[in-house]
Amino acid sequence: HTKHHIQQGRSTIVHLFEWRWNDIAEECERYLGPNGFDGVQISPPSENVVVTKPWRPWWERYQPVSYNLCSRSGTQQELRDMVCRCNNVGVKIYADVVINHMCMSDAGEGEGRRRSTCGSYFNASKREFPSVPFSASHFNDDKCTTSSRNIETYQDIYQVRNCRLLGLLDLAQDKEHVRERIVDYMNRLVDMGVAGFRVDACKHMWPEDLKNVYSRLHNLNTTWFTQGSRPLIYQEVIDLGGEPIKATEYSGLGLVTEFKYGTMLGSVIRKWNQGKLSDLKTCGESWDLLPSGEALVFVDNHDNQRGHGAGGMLHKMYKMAVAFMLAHPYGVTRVMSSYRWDRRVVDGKDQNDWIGPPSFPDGSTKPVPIQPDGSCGEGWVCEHRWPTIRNMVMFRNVVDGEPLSNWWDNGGNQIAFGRGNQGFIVINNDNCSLDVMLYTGLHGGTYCDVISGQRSGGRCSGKQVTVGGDGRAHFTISPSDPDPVIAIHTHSKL
Ligand code: QV4
Ligand code: CA
Repeated sequence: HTKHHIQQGRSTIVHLFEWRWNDIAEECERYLGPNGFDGVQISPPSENVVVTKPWRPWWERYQPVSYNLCSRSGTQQELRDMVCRCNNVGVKIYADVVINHMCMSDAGEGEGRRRSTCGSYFNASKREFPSVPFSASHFNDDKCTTSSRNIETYQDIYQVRNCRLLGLLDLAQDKEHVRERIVDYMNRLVDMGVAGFRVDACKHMWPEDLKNVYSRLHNLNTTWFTQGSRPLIYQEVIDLGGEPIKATEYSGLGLVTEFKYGTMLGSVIRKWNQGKLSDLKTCGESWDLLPSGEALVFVDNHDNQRGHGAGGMLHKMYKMAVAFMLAHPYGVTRVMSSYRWDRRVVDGKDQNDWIGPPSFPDGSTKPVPIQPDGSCGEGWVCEHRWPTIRNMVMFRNVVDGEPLSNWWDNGGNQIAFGRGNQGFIVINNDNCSLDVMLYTGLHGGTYCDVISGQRSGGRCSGKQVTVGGDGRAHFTISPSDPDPVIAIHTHSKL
């Protein structure tokens, strides 16, 4: 292989939730590489318990029974091939790793492929996971003080770390053997070319234990990454305030998922609590958010899109939120790519929030067919293939490194801002039309709007914007526009 330096100006991660490794490899080559995505977050690659009640829920992958690399997404060889093919086109792989716990305490005993995804033997009630190996002394039972052995309140930092999250057997990461097994698992992934990790349930592990584990990770594989490159770590810590455990306890170790961002964005776009778009002028640390360089941001994730949180936004608002997130300089951005399921909301809770990926009767996951219009079939939503999201991923690459500039708002729900002299976006979330002359900071010329279309050949397939020699341009956006957003950048200039 020729040494592939990390592609400059790639910035956005797409979470291909529950995709098979073979489909991810194809998507890297045919779509993600050419469209400038930075990387893919893959579902947990470790062997998990096979849950049949309910039938093969997506969340069975958050119940490991070993660190063998075979799962519903494919075999170890398929994983290795996918990492290689994606890296070869400049798309990094970030693995979702579940290292806080093993399976639930009442998962019983099992062996064979009907009980675990590689068929490894385990006995949950005896804490026996011989395929790692872990046994009873490697769990926190002796530390947890609650009678149920589960976390009963998030106000007690010791329970949150040393008791069971949702009844899941809690590993003792302070023990050298546990650290060594976790480090070995993560280093097998680094050595095959994985560029980093989404670390699950970090709130439930002690920062100093995580620091020890991260410090023992290998440098990235020099087939694709420059000598001495370190894995990118982003840690799942849900901190919306109100708990003693803070995201800042973890932000020195790696990035942290900034849940306040999606919550805040969701409420101003939905105009909750007198929120209005112009409030976003101060979006950033003044919103009690993590420093931009420490935050992994997203509009929705695999948990809260199932209604447990900021998710559940209307389609039009969702695209507006993603466009804002990708245009604004704050944080490292991640977009969700999901599958459809038959939501059945009763008393505000989706009874079907457990439903797993599109699959065959035997429980195996369906491939992702690409339709002639570029969308996905068989129930895969493929938000990352929606033209507005794809084009805004490119926008973010083009303006990479440029500061927020030339902010304008009408004091209500109409805003606009630029990124240096590289890009400019205008958003109308008011019920009345936007019709305004704005200074964009861009060089004079004709630019194609990348929301309603894009530049193709020598013309714009959607709206076009003429920027005068003085850098000013006239923008009109009707609230009835399918996407009441206009975005232009130097690569969409005719
Ligand atoms: C049930 C009861 C529990 C009871 C337990 C006893 O609800 O009260 O203690 O039985 O055995 C599934 C079921 C859940 C069940 C559990 C079995 O949904 O009802 O508990 O299995 O123990 C995912 C799903 C969970 C799922 C879990 C394991 O979201 O629904 O639980 O996988 O399969 C906190 C954390 C945060 C966490 C979030 C869910 O701070 O880190 O809760 N988010 C991450 C992942 C999430 C994943 C886990 C952590 C666990 O994003 O997807 O949970 O790995 O906020
Ligand atoms: Ca724990």
